Amino acid sequence: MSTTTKQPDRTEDYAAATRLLMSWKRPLLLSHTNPDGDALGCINGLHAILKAQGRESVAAVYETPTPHQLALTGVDKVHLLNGNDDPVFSEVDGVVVMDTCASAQLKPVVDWLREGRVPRIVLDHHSTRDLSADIHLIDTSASAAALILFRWARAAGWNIPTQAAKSIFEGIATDTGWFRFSNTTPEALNTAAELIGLGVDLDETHNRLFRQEPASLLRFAAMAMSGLELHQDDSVALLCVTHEMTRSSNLGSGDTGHVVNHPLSVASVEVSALIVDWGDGVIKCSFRSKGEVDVAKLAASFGGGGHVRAAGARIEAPLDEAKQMILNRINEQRRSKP
Ligand SMILES: [Mn+2]
Repeated sequence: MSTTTKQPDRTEDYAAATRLLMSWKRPLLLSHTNPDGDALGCINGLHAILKAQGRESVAAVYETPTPHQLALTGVDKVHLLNGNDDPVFSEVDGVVVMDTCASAQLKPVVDWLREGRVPRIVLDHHSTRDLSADIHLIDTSASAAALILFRWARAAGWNIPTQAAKSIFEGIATDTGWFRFSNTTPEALNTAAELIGLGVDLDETHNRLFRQEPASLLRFAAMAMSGLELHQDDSVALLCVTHEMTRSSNLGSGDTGHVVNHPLSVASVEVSALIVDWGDGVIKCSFRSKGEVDVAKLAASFGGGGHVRAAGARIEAPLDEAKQMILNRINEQRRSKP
């Protein structure tokens, strides 16, 4: 009996995808709106692989990249798409859609895609799928779409230049939270090792991707930590940020960074909640859990949502009341456990 493997055998799919891609003179490389490291890693990676073969491709995005997106190993030229009538559509003879297969994530150009004027290949690791394609390279067990791109490159026997290795690595590293999330498979680590062998500088990449936050986030973190309260035998940490604090800080009600995760580094803390009063009558809450408490349930009880271990909600109440409600509901959830 042969060894069973979770990874479907797709030698034929990869060969067909390679034949189709190589039949195109100028493919368009696409991913989802608001692209993350995996989306851009795929676009940049495939672009660099094709360039090394002397082949042309158009790497395209929908919005002006943010500083964080620009920190990723970019291509020489990214095309900023201008909706369904973009002139570039008449210059390409194929399209590779990567890291998504959901039309909702391709909205700016979904009408053009649906017209199906050029053949397309879809490469993805998500389970939401409503976009047809001539060839699908899909594996929902893959840690990142960039990992599927790496398999494809290996199956096709393509040279992976350092520029492409960097991009593929960035895709895998960002989707696995720098190899910490539960989707960090042996294949992800083995591939990362191979990519380091192809020229990825680990320390430089980590600094570039994960140590680029603005000073305003550190100031916000200091403020949030100064509002720390520990409850229920030091098992619940609340980071309370009052309107006085947000007003004097000159911060907008934007990104609050990672400070909500910090209390979970304490042994006794099982739930952490960041509770911020931005002065608009609504308290913004972020919840994290490493224990039994289901923060998706907690958030849902306030009309919010999220995952079992990370969720958020908005509470229409003064800060003190919101705080008390959160503590009560955590307590209720714990007492209802058998
Ligand atoms: Mn991804």
